[in-house]
Amino acid sequence: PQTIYLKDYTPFGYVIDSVQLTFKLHPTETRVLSKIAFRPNPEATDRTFFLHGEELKLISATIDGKEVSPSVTDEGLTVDAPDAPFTWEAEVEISPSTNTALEGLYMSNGMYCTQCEAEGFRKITYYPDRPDVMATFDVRIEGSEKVLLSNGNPGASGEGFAEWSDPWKKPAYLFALVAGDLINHPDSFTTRTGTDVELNIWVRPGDEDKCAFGMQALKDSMKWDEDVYGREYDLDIFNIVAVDDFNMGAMENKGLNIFNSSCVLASQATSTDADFERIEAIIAHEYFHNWTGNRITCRDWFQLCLKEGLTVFRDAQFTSDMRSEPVKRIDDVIALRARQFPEDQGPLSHPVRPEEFQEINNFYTATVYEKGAEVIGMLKTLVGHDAYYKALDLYFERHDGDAATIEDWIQVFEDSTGRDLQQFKRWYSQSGTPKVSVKEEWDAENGIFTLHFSQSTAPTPGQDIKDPRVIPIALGLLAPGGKETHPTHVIELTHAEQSLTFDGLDARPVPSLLRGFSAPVILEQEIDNDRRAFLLANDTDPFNRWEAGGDLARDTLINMILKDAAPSPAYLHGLRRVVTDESLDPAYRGLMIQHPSETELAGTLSDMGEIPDPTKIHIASRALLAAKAETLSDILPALYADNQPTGAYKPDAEGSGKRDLANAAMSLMAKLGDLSHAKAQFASADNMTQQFEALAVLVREGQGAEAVKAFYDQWKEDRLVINKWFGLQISLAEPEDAAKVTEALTQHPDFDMKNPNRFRATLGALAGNHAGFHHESGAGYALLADWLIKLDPLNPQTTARMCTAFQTWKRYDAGRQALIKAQLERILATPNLSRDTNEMISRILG
Ligand code: HT7
Ligand code: ZN
Repeated sequence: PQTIYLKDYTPFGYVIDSVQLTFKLHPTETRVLSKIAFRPNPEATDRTFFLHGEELKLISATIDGKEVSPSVTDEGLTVDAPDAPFTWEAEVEISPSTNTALEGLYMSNGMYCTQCEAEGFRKITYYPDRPDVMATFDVRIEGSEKVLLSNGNPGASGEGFAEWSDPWKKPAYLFALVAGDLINHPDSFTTRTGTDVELNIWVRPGDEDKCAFGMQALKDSMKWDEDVYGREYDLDIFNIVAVDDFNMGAMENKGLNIFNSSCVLASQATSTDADFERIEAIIAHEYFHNWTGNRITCRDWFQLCLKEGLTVFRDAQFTSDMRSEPVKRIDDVIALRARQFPEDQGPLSHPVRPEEFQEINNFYTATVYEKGAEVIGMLKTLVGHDAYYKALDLYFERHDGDAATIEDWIQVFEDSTGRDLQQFKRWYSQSGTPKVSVKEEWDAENGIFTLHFSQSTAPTPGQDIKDPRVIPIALGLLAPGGKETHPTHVIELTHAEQSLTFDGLDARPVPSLLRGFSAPVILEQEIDNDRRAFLLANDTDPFNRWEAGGDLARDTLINMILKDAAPSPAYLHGLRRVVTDESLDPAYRGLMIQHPSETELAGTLSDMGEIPDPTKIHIASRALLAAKAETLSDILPALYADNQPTGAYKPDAEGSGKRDLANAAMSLMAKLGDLSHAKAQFASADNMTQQFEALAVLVREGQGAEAVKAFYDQWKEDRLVINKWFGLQISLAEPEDAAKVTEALTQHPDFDMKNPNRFRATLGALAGNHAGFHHESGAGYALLADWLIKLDPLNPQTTARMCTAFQTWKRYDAGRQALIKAQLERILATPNLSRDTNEMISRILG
C-alpha cells in the first residue's frame, strides 16, 4: 500500500466554482449525476485532472458537453482537461444497499444515509475528494421516501423530490444526504442577531420520545457558542438524523449532522446518566464543528487535529460549564490515561499532527483528538484567558472560508500575543508522552525551597531524538499544617533541566504539582504515602486531591500485586475522610471511591519495568474493593439512603452525582454480602442508571442470572439497551469464562456483526475485560482475531479500530506475547486484507 506524506502536499490544479448533484435513489442502482464548474487554480502548477472515485460504475462523462473517455483505475479517473474554465458532467451508478463499509452512500434499516469523512465522497461520484477543494453544492434528491434531506437550506420540493442548496463553500467530506420514512422532533432557536433557525431531530418511528434531551443539548450548545466564542449559526435550518449503523459517534456535515443513534437518542428509562452526559457532549461537539471544522476546515488530513483537537477542547469547556468543572477534568484525564497514553507509548505512537499515513481512517485517534485538545488547553494556559479568546477571534476573522494548517493556527497566536511559539509547536510534531521528574531541595537554614525539574521523552516509532518542549506546570505550595501558602501559578518548563526557587519560608512546604493536570505528561516525584495522604486531605486543587487519592490506591494495589501486601490503611482512612466529607460534591466523592482500572494498573506496572500479571491484578482489584467495603461498612447504608435523588429524575450533574455515590455504596454493600439493595433497586428503578447498576452489581456478585434474563425480556425491542445487555455480561464475566461467554453471545439471534454498535458491545467488551481478554489460555485473543478476520471484508474501518485491543501486547509475558503475535500474524496473512487493517496490524507488530 502507498504511504502519503505531509511533505508532499501540493494544491489541486483546479478550483471549483459550483457543484450540482442529482440523486435518483435506488437500493442497488442509485444514479448520481454531477455537474461541476472547474477553472484552473492560479496557485497550482500541476494541471493533472484526476478525480477520485471508488466502487463507481461510470455511465457517462462529458467536458463542456462533449463526451470524454477517461482512463479509470480502482482509485479514480484521469482525463485531459482544458487549461481554461470548463464544465464536467458525469453519471455514475452505485449500490447503497450492499455497502456494508458504511462509507459513502449506504442503507441502514431501509434508510439512505451518507458518511463522507474522511474519503467517502469518492464512493458517491468522481470528485477531487480532498479537504482543500471547497465548493458550494446544490443537490436534488429523487426518491419515494417521505423525508429527503441534504446540506444547507431547503429549496423546491414536491412528490418524490427535494432540492437543497448550501450557500457555504465546503469540502466534499461535509456532504450529506438522508432519505427515509423518518419522524422529526422540531424546535427552533433565535440567534443573538435575531435569525430564526428551524431545528429538527429526525428518527425512525418509535424513537420520537427520545429526542427532547438531544434537542435541549443542541439549543444549549448554540447559545454557549454565541456567549463564549461569539459564534453564531449560519443557515436557516439545522437537522440532526439518528442512524443505527454508523462507524463512529456522529458527523458534523454542514447543516445536516448524522448521528449514531446511540449518541443522540436518550430517555430516562433507556439511557444511563453517563449516556446523557455523553450525548450532550457529542451534540455540542458536532455543533461546534460548524465553526471549527466547517467554516474553517483543514487543508489536508494531516491537519486533522486543527479541527478535532480544538473542537474536543471546546466541547470539554462546554461540559465543564454545564456540569462540574473538576469532575469533567478528572473524567477526561482518566480517559486520556486509559486511551491516549498507551497509544503514545506503544507501537501506534504518532504525533498530534502525523506526517505520514496509509489509511487516514486509522488516524482518528486519541492522540489527534484528546492529546490535540490537551495541546489547545496548554496554549490557553500559557497565553491566558483573555489572550486566548482574542487569538480565537483573529483565527475566525483571518481564516473564515479557508482550508487551514497548524502553521496558520500557531501564526494567529504568535501575531495576536507577540509570543514566539515555535518551541511549543513541538507538541504537534513530537510523539510520545513526556516524563517530568521533580526533585526537591530544602535549605532549612535560609528557608529556601527549590524544585529541580527535568523532562525527557522516550523514543517512539520513527522518532529517536526528542527535543525539550514547553510544558506548563501549574503548582502551589502548602504549609505543613495544611494551609496553602502559595496559590496556583504556572511555570513554563522549556529546557531539559530547570529549577524553581521559593524563599522566605518558615518550614519545608509541600508542593502540589501539575494542578488540574496542566500538561499531558507523566509526573515523577519523590512522594510517599504520608505526603499523598496529606494532599488528599488538604490540597485546594480538586484535581490533585483526587490524584493523591488515586496515587494512594495505585500504590496499595501495586504492593498487593507485587508483594502480596494488605491494603494500605493510609489509603483506606483517607478514602473514608473524603467520602464522609459532605462539603464535597457527591459526584466527586463517587469518583474518589473508584480505584484505577485493571488495564491502567497493567500500564503502571509496565512503566515500572514489571511484567503485569492480569490474574494477579484482577485478584488485587477485587480484594481492594472488599477492603473498601469493610472500611466503610458502617456508613454505607446511610450513604446509599442519603444520596437517593428526590423528585423527578433529572440527568443533570447533581442527580447523576448522587446516583453515582449511592450506586457505589450499593456495590460495596453487595461486596459485604448484602444484595438486598441491588435486588430492590433492580426491580423498582424508574431509570436506566439505577436499573443497570443494580444489574451490574448482581452479575458481579454471581447472582445475576435471573436479572439478566428479566432485563432481556424487558428490553428486547430496544436495540440500544440490548447493546448494554451484551456488553455487561462480557465485561463482568470471570476471566476464565470471558471468551466462552462472548462466543455464546455471538451465536445469540440478536448478534449482528454488520451493526458496529453491536459488534463493539460484544467483541469490544471482551477486549475491555482485562483479565478475561488476557487469560493465559489465549482464547480471548483467538476469538477476537476470528471476528476481526470475519468483519474486515465487510467493514474495514471498524475492524481496524478494534485492532487497537492488541496495541499493548509487548507489556505482557513471553507466553502471552507469543499467543498474541500468532493471532496478529494470522490476521495479517488473511487474503485480501483491507488497507485499513493491514496498516494497523503491521504497525502493531512493529
Ligand atoms: N469528524 C467526524 C470524524 C469521522 C467520522 C464520523 C463518523 C463515521 C466515520 C467517521 N470518520 C471520521 C466525527 C467528529 O469528530 O466529530
Ligand atoms: Zn470532531
